[in-house]
Amino acid sequence: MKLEQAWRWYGPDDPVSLLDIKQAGASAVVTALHHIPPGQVWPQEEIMDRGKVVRESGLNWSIVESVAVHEDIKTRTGSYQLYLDNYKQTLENLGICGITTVCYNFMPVLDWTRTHLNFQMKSGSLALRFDRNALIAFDCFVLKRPDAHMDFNEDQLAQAEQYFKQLGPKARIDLQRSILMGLPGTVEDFSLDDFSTSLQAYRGISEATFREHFYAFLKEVIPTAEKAGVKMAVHPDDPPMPIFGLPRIVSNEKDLEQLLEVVDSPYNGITFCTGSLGAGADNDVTAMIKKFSNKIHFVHLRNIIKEPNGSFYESDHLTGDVDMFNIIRALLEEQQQRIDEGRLDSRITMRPDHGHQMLDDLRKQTYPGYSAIGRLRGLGELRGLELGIEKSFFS
Ligand code: DNO
Repeated sequence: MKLEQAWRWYGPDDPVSLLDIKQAGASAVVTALHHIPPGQVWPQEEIMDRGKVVRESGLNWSIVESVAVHEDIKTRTGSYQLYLDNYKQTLENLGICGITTVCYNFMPVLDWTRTHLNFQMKSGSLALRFDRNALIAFDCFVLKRPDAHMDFNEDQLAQAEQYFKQLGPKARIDLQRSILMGLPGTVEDFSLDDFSTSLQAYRGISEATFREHFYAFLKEVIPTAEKAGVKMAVHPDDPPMPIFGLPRIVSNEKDLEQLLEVVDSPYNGITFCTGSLGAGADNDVTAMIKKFSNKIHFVHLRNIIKEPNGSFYESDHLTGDVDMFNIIRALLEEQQQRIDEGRLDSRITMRPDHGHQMLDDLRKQTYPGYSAIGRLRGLGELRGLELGIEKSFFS
């Protein structure tokens, strides 16, 4: 059996339509009610309506990406108890409407972060890039975060300064926009001031404390998820390293091991994102996918090329530091195992994550990382690789 091929759809305003998605050959979409702010309950009628639209196009919707976790829950301040109750109510409503998996993250302030949204490949297509020097430069010389300098060594600061000096005014504005604009799926577009204020909420929240907050969230939410029949799948930190002095707790093998142990339940699982985890200097993604295979509820497939200082860019899906052959092989093995166990939920859902902006899409306004043609290329390549692996090892 093939993995289920899904596609991220941002809802009715997405320039990539459900019909486009069908032409890409995906059989499922993952989507969310993006217009509902974090902390609010998703009403059953709205979930049903969205499901109807998806089904009428002949596509399946069983995974939500994402139900965002309100910042008050992460900092355990303000109205966090109310937002937790609302989160649980949303899970119950989703379960009633037939959604079986929820992808979410526990990253402070920002969801995924990149410094360059138009990084030119040799072919002329555009990729997303995270440049460590650029991030440090923004942190120290644009945002001027108090104490930012303390987080870096002299070498890093000197390189960041040199990087910043050669940026013209437009490049400086672009850098700020790339970091602070809400990337697709994120909740907010930040101004510099708002961003500084949001960071301040984390002053005094150490990594250990933040971990406690996350585990408290899991202890509160997973029992509800179990009753609702909704599997929770945490997305790893992207990038999987500290940024802006914020705590990071879902970045590596140990983090995953710990969060799965804290609440040992089939409903407490992972969104295995090969690109996010792959960017971690010490992460052996192939070993990790094997180790955590039975807790993987959803898979994001993409590739990256790492640089020694922590920078990386998003490469073609099959070429890069992630060994896609062995990743897909491990997923098919896990799926087979689930079939052998007679599990009703044996089928694993993957989606091609991000793609280069290319061909006709270069002339269009697209969501960074989520243009149609680059993802179509990615899905096509992944599908071919999967077929080859399936024929060679599973039939
Ligand atoms: C980026 C996505 C993330 C992901 C969230 C899950 O491309 O993978 O925005 O959806 O982190 O909550």
